[in-house]
Amino acid sequence: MVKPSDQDILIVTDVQYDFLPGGALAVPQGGAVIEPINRLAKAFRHVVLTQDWHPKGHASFASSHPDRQPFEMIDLHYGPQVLWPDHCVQGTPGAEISRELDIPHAQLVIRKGYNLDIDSYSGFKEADRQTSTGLAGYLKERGFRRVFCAGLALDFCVAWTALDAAAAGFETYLIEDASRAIGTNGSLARAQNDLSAAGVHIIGSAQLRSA
Ligand code: VGL
Ligand code: ZN
Repeated sequence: MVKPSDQDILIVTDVQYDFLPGGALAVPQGGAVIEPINRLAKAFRHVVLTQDWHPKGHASFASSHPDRQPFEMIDLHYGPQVLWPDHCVQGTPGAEISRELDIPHAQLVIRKGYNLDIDSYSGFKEADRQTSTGLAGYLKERGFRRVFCAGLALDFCVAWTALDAAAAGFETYLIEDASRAIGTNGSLARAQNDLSAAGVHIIGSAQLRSA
């Protein structure tokens, strides 16, 4: 059993219409995260949301590269990149955070992926592994010690956020039943390996006791 305290923060990743059923990059069973996240969020005094937020013509979109299809790999200036369907374009309905999330006490929305030529799965650091969103500094300045991660998608933005939280020195938990994976080219197995190598605790929401 883990009991959230004042030094714990829940990071809810990318629960946006484009990742939900009917969205441009719908995560299989993505809608199933909403109920557990709403339940969990009530146990946390402190919650941060992330929002995938790309400009039109973003480098991670297959449509930005001639003769490329979604889910293919490409080499960008910082390394290999999965190409995606256009999604979470700034200001569009698909980029909005689901109105079914019931977390009025969320304290910060951190947007990411807004640089035209760099993707950002992680809420902490962009895919070039250099550019920071400022989130680690924010969490440290506020005195948090443990980070709990949930949302979409487990094998990309949730995993990378959890890995970067651990790398930044936070004790990090990923709440598996409050997350769902995209699953492309072995991405889920790879994420699970990376998470366990980094010492991220994988737990179920039943292991979190409400305050
Ligand atoms: C995500 C692919 C592209 C995610 C965002 O939220 O996991 N995945 N952009
Ligand atoms: Zn994206």
